[in-house]
Amino acid sequence: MNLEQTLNEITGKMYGKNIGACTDAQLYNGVLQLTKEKMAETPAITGDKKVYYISMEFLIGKLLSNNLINLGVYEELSDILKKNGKNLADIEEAEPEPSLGNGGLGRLAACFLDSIATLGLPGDGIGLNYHFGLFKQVFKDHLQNAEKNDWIQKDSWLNNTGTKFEVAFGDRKVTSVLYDIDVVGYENGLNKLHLFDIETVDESLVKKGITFDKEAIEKNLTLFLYPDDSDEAGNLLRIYQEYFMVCNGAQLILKEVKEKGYDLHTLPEHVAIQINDTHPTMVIPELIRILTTEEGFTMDEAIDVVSRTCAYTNHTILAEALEKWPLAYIEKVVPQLVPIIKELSDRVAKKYKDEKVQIIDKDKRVHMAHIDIHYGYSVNGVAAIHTEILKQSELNHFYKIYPEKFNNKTNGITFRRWLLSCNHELAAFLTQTIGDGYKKDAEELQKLLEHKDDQAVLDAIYDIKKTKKIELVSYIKDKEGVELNPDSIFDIQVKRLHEYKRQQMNALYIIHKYLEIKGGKKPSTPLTFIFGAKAAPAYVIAQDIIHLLLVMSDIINNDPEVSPYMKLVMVENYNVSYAEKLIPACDISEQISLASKEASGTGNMKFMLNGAVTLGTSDGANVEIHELVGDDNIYIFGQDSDTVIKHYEKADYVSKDYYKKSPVIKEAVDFIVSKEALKVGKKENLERLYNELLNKDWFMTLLDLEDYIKVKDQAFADYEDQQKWKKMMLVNIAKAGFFSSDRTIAEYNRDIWKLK
Ligand code: TH1
Repeated sequence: MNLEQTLNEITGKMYGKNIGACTDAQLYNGVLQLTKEKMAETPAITGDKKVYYISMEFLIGKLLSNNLINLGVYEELSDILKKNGKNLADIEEAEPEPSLGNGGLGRLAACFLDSIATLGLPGDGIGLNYHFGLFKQVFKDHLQNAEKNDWIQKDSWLNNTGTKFEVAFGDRKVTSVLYDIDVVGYENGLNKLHLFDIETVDESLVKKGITFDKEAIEKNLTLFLYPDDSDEAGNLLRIYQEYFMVCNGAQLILKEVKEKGYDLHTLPEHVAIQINDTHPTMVIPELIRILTTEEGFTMDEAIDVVSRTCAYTNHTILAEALEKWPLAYIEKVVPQLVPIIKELSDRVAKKYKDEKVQIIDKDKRVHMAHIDIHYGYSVNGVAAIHTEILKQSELNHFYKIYPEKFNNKTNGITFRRWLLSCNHELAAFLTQTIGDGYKKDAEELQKLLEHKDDQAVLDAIYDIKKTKKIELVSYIKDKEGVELNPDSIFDIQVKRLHEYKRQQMNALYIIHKYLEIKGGKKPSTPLTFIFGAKAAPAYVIAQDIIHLLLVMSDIINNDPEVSPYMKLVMVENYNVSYAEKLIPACDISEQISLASKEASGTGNMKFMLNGAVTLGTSDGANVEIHELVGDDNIYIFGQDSDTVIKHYEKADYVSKDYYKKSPVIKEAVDFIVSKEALKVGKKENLERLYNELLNKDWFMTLLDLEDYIKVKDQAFADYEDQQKWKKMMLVNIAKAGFFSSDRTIAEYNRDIWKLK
């Protein structure tokens, strides 16, 4: 049977209709089933060593389009649907988006699974099946509201495996259920994403918005993903979730090893466990606990075996994001782990006197990262500069003890989703121009450099960008009700809302531009500023920054004197699907974190790959982008990380000095509490933000504001020179190959996992 017959048969059975008679939602379910059948036929990737990527977050996004591409049937199916009067893009819209991650860390895990399978490496993900994932963002009265994201439908990518494990929280025993999602590699075999759920979960516990009874662990454990990005969780539920994941994960791993007939003493020869940030750290004491209490290992043996199996990735140096759980909390949730953690801590204390490397500190708090570093065999950062900062400052005390454990793995992104799937036009044009070798070997994108002076190629890249801008304009009109001009410059900042990412600095630029236009100075090409960002509900200043952006968009877009020259839109509920629409349409990619604070960033790579030019600080992977494209194809501004780190050491940054010194800064900051802003916005929020910027500004917004304005104005001026801009676009695309997650994963495998 061919694909069309199979699909007709499926829709016939499901709805008694053929393809042409189905609604898009029905067809989505039909194509879902068809795809799942195809995946079930795909051979599993096997080998005698396997990696388990364990993570509290897998921000997988919608899966249909990607799975079809990886199975090699996207074009065929698209044609079949067209023949039947249907459109694959409309059908994709019917798929709900799972939001099983906060941002970059979770999306990275999803890109990695794609690349692990694509490279034919045996490797599974282990995580949790959150029923409502991260909250859904809704704007009301210029403020963010949080609602639940009900993504699990009757038919979904989840397969109930029937596997159950028991998890003990002290005497309180619960049962898990394991759901698997198939992960198909690009023209390669199959791995799994294992998502654990609690059997007694009760969705009806959720009352208004995202509020629920925090005590009812049996019912609430897998309802929500903790909504903090780079922020300390600060409650027991998060520890319950973490332990639930690692306890299930450890049981699954040991079960698979035993089923393959391997002796558990040889665990490091058959298993690598990659710990994604500190959230899954308890897998180390948990494995040691199981091996010593159930498998007859001595403590020495168990520690040795586990330490040679586990590897740790650090994703941030933000102090507030480094997990330090009070031992009393762990005692309350998993008393059985406490003796193991104490044993691990005692061994360290005996060997090293340095206070900074202890596992349990004077205040009886457990430093999760310290467990990973002492009892894991690899510690990696996620971009060159980040790993250097870990080695030279943040983790220097550990680097001195274990220099051999430290290594860098610069992040990457899967080109299947971030090029082939989100930008069919560009992918097709690249294939036509340089062949399709780049799909398997991303470095081949460099062949595009041979066309640097080829006018037809330059024009085509520019035209594709225009096409994607027009598409985005219509999508935004539909979703947000704002009319954008596709002939304007699209300047985009999309990422979680955090002060260190400095959306507030971008907002101050926009205020500055607004005032300039009001004063009669009009930009030659109109400007469109687009933001997308969720803020942790408990993060007050982040909410205030969203408020300012929504207030400014109201003011700007409704001012007939200004709106022909500039528009501002903050899109609602920014997520992976929205990213796939925004990124291909972007001209200028805003990567403006305070230097030293953004470990890597991965949005920066996605924008570059789609022909946007980066406006950024020397931070995270921006540094490597800069090195690759050269000074002429990127806009770098602001103080470097050494300078910033010195300011912190000396505590000598005073934001008010910058405010007083510069009339431009003063004017922009003052506008936040101007009559005009207060007429639209809320006094409490705007005044709080104003005071924060003037009296604290922990992430040094005003430090870089003047340079930011200067360099951003230069970028806008350069855009006028179309020829120059087209070449910059081309170089960015051509040099993006390094950021394929296939490269990243090949490096993880070469240096850390060592799978065949
Ligand atoms: C992010 C980093 O901020 C970002 O720079 C990096 O590109 C990304 O991870 C992938 O490496 C992080 N996300 C989180 C989320 C939590 C805690 C710490 C980090 S660091 C919950």
